[in-house]
Amino acid sequence: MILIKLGGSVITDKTQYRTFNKDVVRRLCGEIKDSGASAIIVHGGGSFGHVLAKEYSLQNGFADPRQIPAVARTQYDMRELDQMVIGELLDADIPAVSVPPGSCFMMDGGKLILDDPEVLFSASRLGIMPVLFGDVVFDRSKGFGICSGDQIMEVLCGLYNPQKVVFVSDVDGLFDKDPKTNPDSKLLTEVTSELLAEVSSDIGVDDVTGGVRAKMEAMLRITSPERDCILVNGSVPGRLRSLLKGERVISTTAKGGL
Ligand code: ATP
Ligand code: IP8
Repeated sequence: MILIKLGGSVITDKTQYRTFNKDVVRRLCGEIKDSGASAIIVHGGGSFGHVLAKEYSLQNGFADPRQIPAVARTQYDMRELDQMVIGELLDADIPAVSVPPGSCFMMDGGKLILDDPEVLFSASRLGIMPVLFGDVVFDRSKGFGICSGDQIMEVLCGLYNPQKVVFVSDVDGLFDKDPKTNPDSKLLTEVTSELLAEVSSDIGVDDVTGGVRAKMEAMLRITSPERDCILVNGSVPGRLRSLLKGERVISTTAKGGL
């Protein structure tokens, strides 16, 4: 089984509140289907999650009653995004159901608690793909918080023990500095925790879950000698399909743990 995260940078335009990249998602769902891989999908929030979350500091938990409408609105926006992703999966002939973390799970001090995976396993057993996503999740100690899709990926790795884990974003992988603002940046085809310490990763757009650095840290925690964990560009047609079929593609592989 392959665990795939469709990042908010590729499924939305992170610079424009609530802008869905429908054509890209449609193509990526087709590539997943074509590859024949048995997959579970998590997706990020992009501009459906991070814009309001940042404006109202939702990642820091309850501090002010004025945050409450933004909690409800962000959950609503994330469910709309999720329904659009699920719609594209269904159109690609992948039977998928939504498992919204904010309605199914809790956090405690920012840590996702997924004690009972019965819903997930029941869907998988029937050949139905459970789709999870970054969300506003109630938190036992902070009232609420933001659970990132990357955190969910780590928890699902523990549950499903996938043979490969793929993070899809809108750049070719991890660079020594942001490739969008530095034309001279260099792609790192393999990343260790030592190399990551030297990478520059300024967060240029709204992102309350730590950007590409937090993602790489999660990837280093997930990877093992038996399991590759790879960051790949979903904006380039065909690249995800090739990777899922086991071909070598331009990408970054996490190596050696954190
Ligand atoms: P989301 O968290 O919304 O799901 P995502 O998983 O797609 O998003 P981001 O956290 O947005 O991923 O990380 C990808 C972005 O990180 C790229 O769009 C890129 O511009 C930016 N970035 C900053 N520094 C770097 C770097 N050193 N290497 C690669 N990308 C970088
Ligand atoms: O985009 C964040 O999830 P991520 C979700 O995977 C929200 O980091 C609601 C901001």
